[in-house]
Amino acid sequence: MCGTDRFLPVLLLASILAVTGMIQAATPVENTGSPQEQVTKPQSQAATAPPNDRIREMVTIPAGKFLMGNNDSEGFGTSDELPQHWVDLPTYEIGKYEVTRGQYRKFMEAGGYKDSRYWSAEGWKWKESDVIDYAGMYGKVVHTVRPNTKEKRTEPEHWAAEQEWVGHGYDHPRFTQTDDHPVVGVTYYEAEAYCKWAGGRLPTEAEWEKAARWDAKNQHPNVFPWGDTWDSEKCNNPQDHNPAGGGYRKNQSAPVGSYPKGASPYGCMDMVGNAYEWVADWAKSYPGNPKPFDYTGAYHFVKGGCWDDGPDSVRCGYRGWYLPPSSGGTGPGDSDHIGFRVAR
Ligand SMILES: [Ca+2]
Ligand SMILES: [Ca+2]
Repeated sequence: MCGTDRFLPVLLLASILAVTGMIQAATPVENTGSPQEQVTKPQSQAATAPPNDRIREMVTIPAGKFLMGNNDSEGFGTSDELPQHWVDLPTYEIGKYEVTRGQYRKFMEAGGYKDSRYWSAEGWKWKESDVIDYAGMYGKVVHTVRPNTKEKRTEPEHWAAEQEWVGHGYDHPRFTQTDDHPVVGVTYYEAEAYCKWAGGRLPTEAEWEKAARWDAKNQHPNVFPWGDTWDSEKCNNPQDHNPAGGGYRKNQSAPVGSYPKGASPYGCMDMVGNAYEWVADWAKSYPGNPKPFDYTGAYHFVKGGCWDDGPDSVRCGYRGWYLPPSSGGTGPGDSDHIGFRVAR
């Protein structure tokens, strides 16, 4: 299960992973409405709008403060999520959906894996290397030599449409990933490169969490996007019965937007469940955390849990950690649950 194992992170990569500076600054846009108003900005109105198939539908999150983190009342929280605190953000846009395989294929077909302009220096170095570093959540680095050292990475893990994901609880169904399923098996570097190609960037953790949980009308941070009470039918997790997500106790991804009743107050879909999502930040504790940590240069956060997780990690405040070259597992073949969405 992703998100259940836990041991102390080791800063093995701190000396070799540099902050790359490839994350673009947010482009300020006009505040388009009251805090509780969901505004979907047509691409044609964005000054720098790329083609629709790269960024697809975006939700504008109006400027303002929101409550981030856990106040220790959610039942499942870890100390990483403490304390709950106010964060003030300018207006930004974030994807209504996780980036799909269809969108990602366009990046591949456009030569995204062959064009260093889209990649951070560290990301390009990783992609061109003969050695791949893997690690699961909180895990130690495992060095894996590419099966064919002349073969550079050209696609995410588990890219083939026909899948049988092993190593997870319950059944391991064969299923077909369509173009509407989220791209998974992507490293931080690949997510970063796609976003740059698409004219956006990865959201910060605060941007992701505000879009996922903030009920501006009631000035309340929902535990889950839809509210404070767990409902297994409102996101793709092992307990839901939605055929799109494989049905009860069948573990697989679902086409994005398959759980509309689980939308966040701002209207974002699949913020919890389905694919985990990379966010831009390095893993670092909030000010006032009882067990402070700072893994800048080592781990990035992933948010929202996945199709294989229960409500311990399928919560808006949950903070999962992965190394940038990880795509969700401890090696090739177990890296099928991290995706991302675009912000700008
Ligand atoms: Ca499911
Ligand atoms: Ca998700």
